[in-house]
Amino acid sequence: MKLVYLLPVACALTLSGVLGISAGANARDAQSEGRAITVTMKSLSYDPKNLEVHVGDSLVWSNQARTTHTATSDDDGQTFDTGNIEPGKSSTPIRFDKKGEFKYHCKIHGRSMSGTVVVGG
Ligand SMILES: [Cu+2]
Repeated sequence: MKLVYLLPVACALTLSGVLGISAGANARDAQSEGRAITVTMKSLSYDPKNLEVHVGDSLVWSNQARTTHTATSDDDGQTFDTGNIEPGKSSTPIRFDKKGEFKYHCKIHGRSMSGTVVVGG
């Protein structure tokens, strides 16, 4: 009688175990596919200004200018914000996990210094 009750539980446990493993493998695959791409900050511009990347890619902003810059998404930095990057420094990598078009600018110099990241499938 006990065995009858335990069987469905055992089946459920086995199933969730299998699902857990496959979900983990997918997450690892997506991560290993992600590239690291560098955007250069120049005196008052980003190079490249417009960039297409894939879901899972990471961007690093490298400041080659003589002044401090930021890369801050136009939604007041809610999507991403590198914070201040001093001359000669780079941002920590920012990973893009969602599709979409993300416009950004420099908080210090305003929207005359702007760029766009398009994240595709
Ligand atoms: Cu700037």
